[in-house]
Amino acid sequence: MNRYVIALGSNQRHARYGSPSAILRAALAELVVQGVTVAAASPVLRSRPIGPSLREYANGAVVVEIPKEPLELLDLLQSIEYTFGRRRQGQRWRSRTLDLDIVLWNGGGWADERLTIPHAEFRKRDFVLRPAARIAPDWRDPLTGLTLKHLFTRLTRRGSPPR
Ligand code: A4P
Ligand code: MG
Repeated sequence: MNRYVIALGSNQRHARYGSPSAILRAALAELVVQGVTVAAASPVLRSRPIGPSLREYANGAVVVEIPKEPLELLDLLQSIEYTFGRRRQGQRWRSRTLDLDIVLWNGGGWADERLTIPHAEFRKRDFVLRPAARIAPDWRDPLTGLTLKHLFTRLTRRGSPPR
């Protein structure tokens, strides 16, 4: 069985699902419908946008168990993003109804043109580390050897603005 930490984000309302936090809750339910076992789920947190988008985000993290290998999981996450109205228009960091990123995998690392695990930016991001450290504080980043709890403390201690 494969175990993953997945980060969820939304900063755009959806006509049917409603607010960003409602979208995250619905996305979690959809993961379960799709056969994913949710071992732990963080509360939904609000965070200031990093990047060009001005809208506030709802962010969260989950630990999931699923037989799928990383690329199959990525396919599933992208199909769920699509179900929730996400349309890729070639522009990074634009407002989105739903973003599902693979942060960590119990199998270690992955690197190809479609997928990088651990997620390339997660160590710098308050909106990923805060919820992830709450549900999986002792999970170690294979690259630095540090736990999520440690990475989060390191990030917030630095005195840098929240990311
Ligand atoms: N990809 C590579 N590695 C991964 C991975 N580990 N998990 C590829 C998921 N996808 C991965 O992602 C672009 C491509 O990355 C995918 O096609 C996949 O093959 P995308 O979701 O289409 O584009 P994106 O999300 O706009 O770009 P990116 O670089 O993933 O942006 P981020 O990192 O998701 O950042 N501020 C707050 N407060 N909260 C947020 O959640 N999110 C962003 C977007 C910016 N600012 C934010 C937040
Ligand atoms: Mg993404």
